[in-house]
Amino acid sequence: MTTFATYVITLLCLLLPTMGYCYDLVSEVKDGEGALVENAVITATPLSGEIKKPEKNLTAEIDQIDKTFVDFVTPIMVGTTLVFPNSDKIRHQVYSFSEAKKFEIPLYPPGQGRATPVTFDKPGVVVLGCNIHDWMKAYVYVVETPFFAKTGKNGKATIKDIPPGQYKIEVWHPYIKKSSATVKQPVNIGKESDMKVDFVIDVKKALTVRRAPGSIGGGVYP
Ligand SMILES: [Cu+2]
Repeated sequence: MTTFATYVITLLCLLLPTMGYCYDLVSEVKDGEGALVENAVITATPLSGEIKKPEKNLTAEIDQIDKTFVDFVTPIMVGTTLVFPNSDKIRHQVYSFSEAKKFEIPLYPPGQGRATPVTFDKPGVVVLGCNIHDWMKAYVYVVETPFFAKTGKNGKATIKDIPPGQYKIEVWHPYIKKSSATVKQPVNIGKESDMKVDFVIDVKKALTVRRAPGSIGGGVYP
C-alpha cells in the first residue's frame, strides 16, 4: 500500500471509526496447560514500517494503592509520559535500573502530581520498584507501535481501530520464557479470517509476592 493510501485510511479510521474502514483484532493468550494468561501485551506492527507519529502528547499513569503498583503491567508507546500518583497515606519512592529507562523519583507524599513525570523515549521493558517497599514491582512495556492491548483476567485483548494492511502480531508477558513462539506474520488486517490471533506461551510461575502483606489478590499469574 502506498504511503498516501495508508495516510487516507488512517485518517478515515480516526474520523469514521464506526464505518468499517478499520478493524479490531482479538487475541486470546493461554499457557501450555490451557490456563488463561492475564497481563500479556499484544502488539500489531505494520510490516511496511510506516508508523504515524501521534499528534498529541501521550500520557499514562501508574498509581500506588495499598502499597502495590496499579497496574502491574502498563504498555505504552515510545514517547509517552507516565505520571505516578500516590493514593496511599504513606510515601513511596519509585525507581528503575532498566536499560530502556533509568530513573529515580525521590520519596514523595500522597496525592496527585507530587512526583515528577517520566517520559519513556526508548522501546523495551522497564521494571519499576520502590525503595521503601521491597515487594512493590511493576512493568512498563514500551512499544514502537500505537496498536497494542493487554489481556484481562479472561486472557483476551482487543486492539481497536487498526487500518487494513499486513502486520506482525507479537505477544509479551513479564514472565514469558524465551522459548515461546511470540510472533505471527503476516497477518492481514481487514481479512475476516485473520482478525483473531491467539497465542500459547510458556510463562514462568510467579515465585515472589508482589502485594503488600495482608492484602488479597494475586493468582497463578500476577
Ligand atoms: Cu512504596
